[in-house]
Amino acid sequence: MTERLPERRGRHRVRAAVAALVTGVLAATGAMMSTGTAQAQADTLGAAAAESGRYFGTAVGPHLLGEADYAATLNREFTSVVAENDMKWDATEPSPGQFNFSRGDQLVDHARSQGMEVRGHTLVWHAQQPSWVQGLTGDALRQAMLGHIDGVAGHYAGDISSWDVVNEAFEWDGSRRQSNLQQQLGDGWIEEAFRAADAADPNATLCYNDYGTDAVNAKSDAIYRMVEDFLARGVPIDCVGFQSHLDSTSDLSTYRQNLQRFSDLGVDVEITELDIGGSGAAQADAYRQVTEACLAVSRCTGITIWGFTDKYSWRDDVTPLLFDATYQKKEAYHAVLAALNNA
Ligand code: 9MR
Repeated sequence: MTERLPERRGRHRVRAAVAALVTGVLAATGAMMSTGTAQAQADTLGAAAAESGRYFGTAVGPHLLGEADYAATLNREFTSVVAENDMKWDATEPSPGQFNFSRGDQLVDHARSQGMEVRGHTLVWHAQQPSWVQGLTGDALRQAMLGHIDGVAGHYAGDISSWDVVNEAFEWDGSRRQSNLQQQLGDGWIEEAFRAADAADPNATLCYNDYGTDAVNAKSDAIYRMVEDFLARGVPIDCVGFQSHLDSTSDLSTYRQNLQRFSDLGVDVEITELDIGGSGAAQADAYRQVTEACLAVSRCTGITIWGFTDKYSWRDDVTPLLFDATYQKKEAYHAVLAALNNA
């Protein structure tokens, strides 16, 4: 049995260690401070998250970067970006072996010019597969998957902090989703995808990403068991992404506990697609709880919201983001900023 060395991935190990260290130093400093001394309050999400060594990111549509208010808000507030759609299989490999990196490269260039990190989303998913993949069977599908991972993760190697290597492979009851990947390749396909991603980009943090994992439940239990097995067998996995598409009525009573158990298992945790339907104080309170949960878990390295303005949310009917459709800060924004500053 091969044991994975904890220091194997330089960059993210440093980041996680910094987060833990900063948390400790701030706690110690706070304990030593005499009463009444105000600490400096950061006035952007990114700066406030950086106080504890974490990133604060958002999903971005690179085609929107030309809109002045969009770009100004993005550049001011965030220290990490992820392409909402433009690094997915259908966007990056529209025909076999023919890659198109134009939008993804545009986002990476923008991030670099702003000193932002870039999350990669997503190498393998049952949705948004190009049509040429959908009909493949057996080893042809396996070779397509491995070639895709090699092409995309290889192209972006060095640019990506974390990759969502595999997205949404489990059902609510903890069984494997019966996708074409599962049916054609069997249980081993997730492991094969992680090994291929590791070979293509040895320095990125490699994540398994899913939704409905906002509690200790059958789905998060199944993912927990998979990670435990991967770690025991030396399969390269570094992180679990918790999408966190929520509503202000969502039950968050075991949210932190769930992050903590993955952290205790030995992987980083990232909140990868946060949005919370609702408005006003109820929405703000749910955002506060999720932010505080991440801050309480030393291996929670950062939070990404799934867009930042309600103008361009995939759930625009429930106004789930931190800025309204005219880029004004919502109550939820102030709650998140305050939680980050209070860390
Ligand atoms: O936000 C994305 C939306 O613009 C796309 O139409 C949709 C296509 O499936 O994907 C959305 O993003 C999804 C993400 O890639 C994976 N987790 C769920 C997100 C919301 O559906």
